[in-house]
Amino acid sequence: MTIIVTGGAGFIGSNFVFHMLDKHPDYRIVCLDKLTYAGNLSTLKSVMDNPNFRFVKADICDRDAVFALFEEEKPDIVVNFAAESHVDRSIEDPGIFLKTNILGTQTLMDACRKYGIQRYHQVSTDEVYGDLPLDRPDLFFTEETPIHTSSPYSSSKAGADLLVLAYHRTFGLPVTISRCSNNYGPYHFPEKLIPLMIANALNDKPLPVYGKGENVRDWLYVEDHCKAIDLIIHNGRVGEVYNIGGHNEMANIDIVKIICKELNKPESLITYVADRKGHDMRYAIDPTKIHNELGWLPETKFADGIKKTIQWYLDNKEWWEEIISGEYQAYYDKMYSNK
Ligand code: NAD
Ligand code: TDX
Repeated sequence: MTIIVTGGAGFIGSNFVFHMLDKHPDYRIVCLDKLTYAGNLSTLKSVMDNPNFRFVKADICDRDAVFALFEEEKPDIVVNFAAESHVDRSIEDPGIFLKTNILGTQTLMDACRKYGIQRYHQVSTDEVYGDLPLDRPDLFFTEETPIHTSSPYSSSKAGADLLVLAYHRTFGLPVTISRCSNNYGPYHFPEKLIPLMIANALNDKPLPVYGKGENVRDWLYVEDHCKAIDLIIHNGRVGEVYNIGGHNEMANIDIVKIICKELNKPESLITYVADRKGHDMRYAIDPTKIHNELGWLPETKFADGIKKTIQWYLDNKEWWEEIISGEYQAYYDKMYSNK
């Protein structure tokens, strides 16, 4: 079994590569990644010498490179994590989101059509459903919830989802889609809420909370997401969408306070800054379908997962310090200096 994992040098993709090499030692895992600012080869250091692993630097929008890799590897399964993934960046510059997230998905699926495939899996997001109000805790996203996006990022992910389902209906491509809630864990790029707050707190820098910090996200430990995708590519029904979420809703401000407490840093570091444009209020996933059909349940409780995550950032300072010392610093200054 050969699996092409795109975006495998990023946060969730790398965790998925580790999971698959560990759980399926007879599989060949080929990682295709452009190594954008969010992709780090150092993340894959521990598997580079694994004979069942291959890394290929390429853009999913590059037809020649993608088709050449398919010709060479004849993959059985493709799992597409490659994407521009940060909402704030999509507000600054939507174009690259449309290109990578939609046209890149098309290129991959065209290669799947040409070379034949057992499964194309699209890693999508709960953000395609838009948001839920804070005063309706009874409401959750199901797979039937209408697509209703807020940001250029979520719109590009929704566009890709529609294209994936169209390739299934029109061309009979054997696809599945997963829509997951917010992940956290090792190798999370420090532009995102949890790693950004950990890094800033450790450096005694202000902790920039957007708006009032009351926005709610449904946090899932990254390993649980990887296990869910493993189940879907093997046992999920073709043409289906599966929501993945941990029933672990938390307001941003509470997350930041937990990080302060765990790191023994004063809450006075918390700084309320200008809100994100179009900021989604609440995400909450109903994971009944994947539980009933595939027996998936989240295994890591937030209280344990956040401790493990913080410990990982303490033990792996060189990984994130290198990132925040480079061109990321210019991004940080641009995004946060006038907030
Ligand atoms: P990330 O930004 O950490 O990693 C993205 C990876 O894709 C990087 O390695 C990058 O180099 C690569 N990439 C970007 N453009 C590429 C291109 N054109 N060609 C090849 N590779 C390219 O993202 P992440 O947080 O790991 O998210 C992975 C996927 O999961 C994305 O599709 C995202 O939409 C989805 N998702 C993320 C979350 C979350 O909480 N992070 C939740 C649900 C869904
Ligand atoms: O500095 C910050 N301050 C802040 O208050 C940052 C970076 C974020 N926030 C808030 C915005 C959100 O309400 O924290 C919340 C989480 O923000 P992000 O980490 O940027 O994640 P989010 O926008 O929820 O999107 C994430 O989950 C769904 C991923 O980045 C997406 O790729 C995924 O699809």
